[in-house]
Amino acid sequence: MSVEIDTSRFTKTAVEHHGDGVWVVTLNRPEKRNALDVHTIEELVDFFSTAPRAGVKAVVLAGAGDHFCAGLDLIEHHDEDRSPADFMHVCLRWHEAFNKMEYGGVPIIAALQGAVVGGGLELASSAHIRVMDDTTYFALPEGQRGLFTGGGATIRVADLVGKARMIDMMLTGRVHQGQEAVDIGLAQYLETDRSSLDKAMELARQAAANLPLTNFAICSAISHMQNMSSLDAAYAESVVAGVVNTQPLARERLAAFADRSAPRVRPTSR
Ligand code: 1HE
Repeated sequence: MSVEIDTSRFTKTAVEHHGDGVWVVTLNRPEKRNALDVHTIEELVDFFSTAPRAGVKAVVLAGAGDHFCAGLDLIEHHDEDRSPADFMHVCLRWHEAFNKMEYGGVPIIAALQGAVVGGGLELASSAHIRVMDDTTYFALPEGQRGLFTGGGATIRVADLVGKARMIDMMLTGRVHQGQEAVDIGLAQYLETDRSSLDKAMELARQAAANLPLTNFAICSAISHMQNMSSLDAAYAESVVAGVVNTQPLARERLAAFADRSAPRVRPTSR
């Protein structure tokens, strides 16, 4: 069932294997601040559709240059002069890519610097962990551009920061950065003395050391269960736990705990 990832077919993104199943996908149009054109979205659909069947254990999603992503390619959108149906189909392809990310079962860590705005924030919010640095800032400038979000922000950004903050960001163009961005849920990590990419690589390697089936459940089942009633989610959780918690490789890890060779959970040093 395993498939190969042909890295040569990616041109708007750089796709590289960094060993041990950790891959880095880099938006690679820094001269356009990694704005998301139709072709880039298709490459994300391609990679994230293939990754779960290609032995990918974790992905770092990065952006080349000083900015992670400037959102929708406004120049392409202007030049195409799209009809409502055209743009609906554009949005559906974004959803195809971003749903493959959120529900695909492969941990995705977003390494964020500079602007993470508009569709760039929609992309980042489809990752499972977001890491920022001192330069990172978040905004939804759609309101000022006469636009509306179309890549899932009403679901994922509202989920991260709450409805009221998302509406504020869109109505006023409010920018969130620094510790405040972590505090309100836009990112889980803020790096001040190294790059967000270095930290994201470290986190990806940690996640890749988990059992693949366990990671599949973490990076798929939790999102699905959020969409269910509590009653159905509890049932689905039992079924997932039935499969994951009885996998043979988990038995090995439990045996290591029992014979005291497995590390214990300790507080991190401050
Ligand atoms: C772009 C884009 C873009 C830059 N589409 N080409 N997103 C926005 O409203 C954000 C728009 N971009 C910016 O506010 C700024 O460009 C940045 C803060 C990201 C970076 O500023 P800066 O000074 O480093 O770069 P720049 O000079 O503004 O742009 C450099 C080049 O990138 C320039 O091209 P050039 O050929 O003139 O050199 C820009 O045109 C190009 N560029 N951003 C196309 N977004 C599914 S619905 C989602 C709806 C949205 O995402 S709306 C939010 C859109």
